[in-house]
Amino acid sequence: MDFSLDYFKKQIQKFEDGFFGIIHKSIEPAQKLLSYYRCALMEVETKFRVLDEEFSFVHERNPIDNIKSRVKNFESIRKKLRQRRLPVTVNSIEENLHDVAGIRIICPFVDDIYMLADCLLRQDDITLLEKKDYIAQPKESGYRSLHLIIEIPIFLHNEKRHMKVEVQLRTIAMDFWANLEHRLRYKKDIDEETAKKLSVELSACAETSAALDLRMKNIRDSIENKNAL
Ligand code: 0O2
Repeated sequence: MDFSLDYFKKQIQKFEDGFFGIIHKSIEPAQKLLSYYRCALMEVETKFRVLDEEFSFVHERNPIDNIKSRVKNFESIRKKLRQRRLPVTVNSIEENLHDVAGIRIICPFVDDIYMLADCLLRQDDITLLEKKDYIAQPKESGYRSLHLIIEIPIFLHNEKRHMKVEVQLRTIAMDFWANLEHRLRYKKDIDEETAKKLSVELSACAETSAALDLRMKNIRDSIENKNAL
């Protein structure tokens, strides 16, 4: 029999995984909380759909190409809390995580992003908790998007709750890059040197993609203002 430290660690992990598996299914408060996050996402999505509808009526084009949303699953929530050495409890989820509810707004052009973010943040039921502008200051990887952590009220049958939602706004080109980069990042069997070269290449692709965004915007401006490029 193998009674090494590794063996015991694996047994404890197995027990914990089983234990939390049972808890996940049976804990009603946690399921309720996730349902509140889903409600918050519905509220935020409706706000963006209203803005898109109004803008398209006035300007004859849509500032939103696509909307995606998701509530983090229990396993990812637990993993994140554990990585940060935080308690895996319902209170801890609400207090410590800001991306349980996430919505991604994909826009045709960069200025649509800032226009939509401004319109959302001007609404009097929205509180901005945090803003990260990875378009003005891209991440080292080349990642670009505007991130907002907001708080929005949801109205339940007998109470009003304020829920946190992470809003990521990006262009079609930024989304294309982020999706592919995310998939490639998890590819295994790549040695360190190749991984470094690929990171440089991916970062260069992000620059190309940003340049494309700018050129497309110039074409749009030229069409709208009937100017030559
Ligand atoms: P998923 O599955 O997309 O939700 P935290 O949000 O707490 O994890 P931090 O540093 O505050 O930590 O968040 P950050 O970096 O502002 O934003 C995190 C999210 O932005 C990520 O979520 C990704 O969706 C996206 N993101 C950030 N950097 C990159 C990047 O280099 N490449 C890609 N493709 N996406 C990025 P998660 O948690 O990774 O997962």
